[in-house]
Amino acid sequence: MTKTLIVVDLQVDFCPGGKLAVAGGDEIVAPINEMMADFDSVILTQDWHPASHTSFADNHPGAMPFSLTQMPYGPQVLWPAHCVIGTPGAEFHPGLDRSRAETVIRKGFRPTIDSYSAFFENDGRTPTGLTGYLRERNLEKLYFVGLAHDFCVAWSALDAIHQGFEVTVIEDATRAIDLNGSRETARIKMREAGISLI
Ligand code: VGL
Ligand code: ZN
Repeated sequence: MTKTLIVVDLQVDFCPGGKLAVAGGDEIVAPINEMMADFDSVILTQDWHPASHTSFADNHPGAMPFSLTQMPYGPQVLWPAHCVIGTPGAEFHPGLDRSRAETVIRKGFRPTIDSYSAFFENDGRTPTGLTGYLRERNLEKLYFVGLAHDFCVAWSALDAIHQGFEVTVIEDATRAIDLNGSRETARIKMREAGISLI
């Protein structure tokens, strides 16, 4: 079976110096570039928010970044503004090899709904189209790397396995935000769901 590498959100704002920097985020760029040779297909995802996005603490007067709020679709962490459409922070890390990318899935562009997963937005229902893309191309064996381990990588991997794909997360090629133990919680959920963590 062909192997597909899905590189999640390896963007300037998630790397050191960025607006929502993940510690060590830039360390995984070179290893990911190297491992691309081992895959038949490479897909990139890109967090892509309008400045008015409701996941930004700035858009909730008085709210602190990293606090929790309630959205119509459930609890939502309020983040520092990041990956704003058209800004340098929304670009891929300049060192990331994009030459193999067969498609780029953008997510989080609807102002009132966040999207951690590359498959469904945070309401769990609004599709990005990635499932159909993969199915139509017969890409069933998925490997996830990128940022952040405990948010966009984990949510993507969980949606993928729930839809019947074969899912592996290459943990050395991820880095976590680790908000209130979220890294360990994500690992437990992924293991319980049958995802291979290697
Ligand atoms: C992410 C928080 C907000 C991620 C994206 O890529 O993990 N985390 N937006
Ligand atoms: Zn985001």
